[in-house]
Amino acid sequence: MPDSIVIIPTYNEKENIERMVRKVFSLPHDFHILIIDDGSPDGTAAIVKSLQIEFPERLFIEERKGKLGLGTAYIHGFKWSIQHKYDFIFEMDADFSHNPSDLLKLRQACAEGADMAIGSRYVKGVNVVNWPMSRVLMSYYASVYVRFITGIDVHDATAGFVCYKRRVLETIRLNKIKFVGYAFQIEMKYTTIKHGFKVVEIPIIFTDRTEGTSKMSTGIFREAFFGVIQMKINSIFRKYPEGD
Ligand SMILES: Nc1nc2c(ncn2[C@@H]2O[C@H](COP(=O)(O)OP(=O)(O)OP(=O)(O)O)[C@@H](O)[C@H]2O)c(=O)[nH]1
Ligand SMILES: [Mg+2]
Repeated sequence: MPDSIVIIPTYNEKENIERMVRKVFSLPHDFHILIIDDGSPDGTAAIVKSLQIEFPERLFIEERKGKLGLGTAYIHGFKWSIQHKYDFIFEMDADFSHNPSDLLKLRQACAEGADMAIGSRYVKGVNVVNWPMSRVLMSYYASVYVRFITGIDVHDATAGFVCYKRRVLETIRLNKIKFVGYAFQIEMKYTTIKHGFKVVEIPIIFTDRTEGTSKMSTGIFREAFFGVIQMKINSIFRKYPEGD
C-alpha cells in the first residue's frame, strides 16, 4: 500500500499540470497525487482526466464547482486522504514554485520523527528565486509578524509546501479551520504546534512561477494581517486538543 499522497489545488494551471504530474511520478518513491480543481475555466481538469488513463490508481481528482479558495480545497483533500489512509499527506502548489524533488526530503523528515515538515524559505537566509524584492520583503516580514504576534517559532509561517503525518490531520478539528489564503497556512501551523506536535523546517529553494497566472489578491493579505491577531485572541479561550 503506497503511503504518500500529494494534494495539489489547481485553478487555471493548464500550462503546469501535466509536467507537474509527470515529474512527481518520476520520483524514486511511489507518491500518489490528488488534484483539487475548482472548475478551472482553462480546462485543467480535462488534462488531469486524460492523464488518469495513463496513471490509474495513482492519480486522483476532486472537482468543485467554483473557485472556493485554497484553504477549503486543502481541507477537502485532507479529509479525502484520511479516508484513504495515507500516512504522509502533502501540500504542494501546481506552479513549480515548490520543487517536487523536495517531497523526498519532507517525507524523510516525517519518517524520522517529525509530525509536520515545512519546506521553508527562511531557515538559512532567504531562498527565493525570481520574486521582486518587494514581494520577498513582504513575505519575509509576514513571518516575522506572525512570530511576534503568535509566539510560534516558525521562520516561514506562510509556507505552502508541507508534509503532515496523518495523525496530525486526524487530531486537528478540520471543520474549525476558517481561513482560506495565506492565513490558512499560518492557522494550520499554529494549530499543529498548539496541539504539541513536532514541527520541523526543512530548507528549500522557492522559485516564482514561470507559467500561468497568480491568484493572489489583496483580500488574502488582509485576511492574513487581521487573521493572525484574531487567531491569537481566540486561542486564549480555546483548549487544545478541542472538541467539535
Ligand atoms: N482549487 C483551488 N486552487 C487554488 C485556488 N487559488 C489558488 N489555487 C492553487 O493554489 C496554488 C497556489 O496558488 P498561486 O496562485 O500560485 O499563489 P501564490 O503562489 O501565492 O502566487 P503566485 O505564485 O504569484 O501565482 C496553485 O496551484 C493554484 O493553482 C482556489 O481557489 N482553488
Ligand atoms: Mg504560486
